[in-house]
Amino acid sequence: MATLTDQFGIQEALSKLGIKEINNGTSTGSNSFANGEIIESYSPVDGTLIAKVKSSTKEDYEAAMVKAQEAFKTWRLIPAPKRGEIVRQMGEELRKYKEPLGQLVSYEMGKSLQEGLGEVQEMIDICDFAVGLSRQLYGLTMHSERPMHRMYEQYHPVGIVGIISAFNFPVAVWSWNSMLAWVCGDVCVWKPSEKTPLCGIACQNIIQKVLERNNVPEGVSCLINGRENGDRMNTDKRLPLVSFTGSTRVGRHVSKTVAERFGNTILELGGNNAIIVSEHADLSMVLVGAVFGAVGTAGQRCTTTRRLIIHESMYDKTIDVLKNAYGQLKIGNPLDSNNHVGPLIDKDSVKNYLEAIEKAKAEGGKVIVEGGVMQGEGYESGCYVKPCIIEAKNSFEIVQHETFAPILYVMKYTNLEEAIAMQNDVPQGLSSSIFTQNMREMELFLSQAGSDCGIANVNIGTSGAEIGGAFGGEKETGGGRESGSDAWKAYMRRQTNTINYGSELPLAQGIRFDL
Ligand code: UN1
Repeated sequence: MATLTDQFGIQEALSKLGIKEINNGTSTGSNSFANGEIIESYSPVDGTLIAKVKSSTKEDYEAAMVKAQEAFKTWRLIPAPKRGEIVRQMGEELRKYKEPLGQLVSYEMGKSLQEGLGEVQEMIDICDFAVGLSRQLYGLTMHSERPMHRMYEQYHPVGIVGIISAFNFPVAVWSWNSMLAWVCGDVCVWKPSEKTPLCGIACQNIIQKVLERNNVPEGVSCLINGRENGDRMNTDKRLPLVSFTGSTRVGRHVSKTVAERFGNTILELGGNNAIIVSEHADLSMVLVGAVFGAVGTAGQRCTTTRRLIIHESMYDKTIDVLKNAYGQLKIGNPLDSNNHVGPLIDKDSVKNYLEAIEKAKAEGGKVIVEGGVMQGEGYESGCYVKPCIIEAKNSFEIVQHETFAPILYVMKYTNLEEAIAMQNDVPQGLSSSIFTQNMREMELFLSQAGSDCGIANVNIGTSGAEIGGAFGGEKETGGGRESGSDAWKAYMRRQTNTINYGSELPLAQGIRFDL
């Protein structure tokens, strides 16, 4: 009988991506520094051990850093548009590997194949964005207060960028960082999540071909594996910038450690995103936005919809529509396009999900759609759970907390100011949304007295941001911005230059200093 992996073409996808040693062998990718302990990658889809990967020792880490430092000396001298051309070729290569890479993302991480492919599409799009950007790394010019002086600013690369990424977007988040960093003239050292090491290897293999073809030193892109390397990066003065995606708890530690040595960070931490359903909402639109937002990626996006703040006049109707939609959700193998909800990443996550439901109940939450762990055929990995809905108060301790699982808390409001206050009254500040057809409501929500999040949407859910905008959030979300708009500035250092082309040396501020 064909195994699940044969049936959905996973074996073939792995071999196309250069992951050769499957199950018992170890697989290391191009330019990875790996002689340490074994990390086992299990698929949450069917519980299979996909492959074993070696982690990086202290010596491996050191070797990667030396190689990166060396590569930076060459890479920074290549004109930015030429670096852009190399990134363009990476985009082309990703187009060729979209299918197998999307399959691997789906199989190793557990998100639906559609979302896996969507994640690779984000990578392709950021490459295109970065190519254009490579000719637009603009600085301003200023008028000097002194005669025959010229002032301007320019942006230079910072050096080695450390990228620590999470399991939930195992490939896209790396590309948002690395593609921008590369056109900016930086080199990258990437530590992917220990839960999705094969995605790291696959990406590295794909871009390695481009680096080789262009005679670019390998150290431009180094891959390291293993948890201990996170702190090696945080404390390493050779890394002027660490971009970290993950929990608020770990992010707090990264932030302090890197700041201690005056390094910079880009932090993309937890979200606690709400949709306000106004009395003027189009309910058919709310349905798609809220259900995809809450159950898509099995609730494991930073941008997942965790709270629905519903106008009292719409409450019963909205709950009915949601109950009906949740009743039709198909839970199962994410590679099968008939299913809506795949597994959580691992059994620890299942435990957190169950505990969160218990806590919500203990605080007085009323279950509207029952949760639970799926049992039986097709659910052998033990990672499949039922999306659930709980009526709760915003002030509940568990509601204030991000649980990376498909649990949606619903609550009522009477007037919009109150709804906005509830939406803002959580420690996190990533994404937010309002469904309304009323112009006053929409503008109030977007005003300075409105949402306090990095992302605020109207008639769109909280998840699924496009790469063209700056992505990130405020408060405990960490304040970082990645991807589009002017997020590139974080990957460069700004220098102000003043040139005197006259024959006098007047001092600024009119100060006289006669010799
Ligand atoms: C994340 O969950 O870490 O906006 C990133 C979205 C995606 C990115 C999510 N484009 O949902």
